[in-house]
Amino acid sequence: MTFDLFDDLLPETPHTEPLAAGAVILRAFAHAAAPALLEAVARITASAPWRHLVTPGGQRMSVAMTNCGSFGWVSDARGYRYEPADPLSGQPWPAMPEPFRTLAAEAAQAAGFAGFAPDACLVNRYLPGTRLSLHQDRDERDLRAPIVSVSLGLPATFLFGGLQRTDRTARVRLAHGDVVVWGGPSRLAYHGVAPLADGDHPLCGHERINLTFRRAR
Ligand code: MD3
Ligand code: FE
Repeated sequence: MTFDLFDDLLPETPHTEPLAAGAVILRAFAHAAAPALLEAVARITASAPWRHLVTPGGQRMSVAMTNCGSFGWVSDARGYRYEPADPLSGQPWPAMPEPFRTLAAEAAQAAGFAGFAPDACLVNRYLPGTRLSLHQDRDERDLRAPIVSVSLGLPATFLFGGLQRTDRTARVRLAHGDVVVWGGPSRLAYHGVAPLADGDHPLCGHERINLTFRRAR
């Protein structure tokens, strides 16, 4: 018998877990960088505040979002797309912070995608109860580029399906510092996040923050 009481408190030993064809989990890859990443998120949200986007179908998303980089992902009654400016301010999105760029490139490299140069980072905020329903990410021009995701704060249950919405979904726990690289045949897989369970994270309190690095154009 083993004791798992401290699973949520102790940092994981960094290691790689294959998830599916083209998808790999880099456990704890961002653990050391996390404080700097969170500081950068605070700067980003000071100029491009959290907002709840509305789907083209008129549903308010429970995830709060913002962006940094040359392009930001937005959704409204006109559809899903990447925009060079924040619709709330009319100003360009905050620049991609150097620690973001470096971490994303190093993670992609470790997963076999050399030369990944993201031009967009969607920043998602989950509070207890927040969920993200099953979807594909397909608003990017070059689907040969992977997406790199970084989980910070409270752990989440990530849902990972197949190329069709009705394919069965696997549940994967993503904790603070975990990075996932989604490329190849997994790039268009359906995925989502189960309602966030409450908790109290030493750096993030009752929040989970997810960074997704993309090549939009
Ligand atoms: C699999 N975010 O921002 S990250 C999203 O935790 C999004 O906030 C979730 O889905 C989150 O679009 C999941 C993991 C992720 C991101 C993009 C993917 C998995 C993916 C793209 C293709 C396949
Ligand atoms: Fe997604």
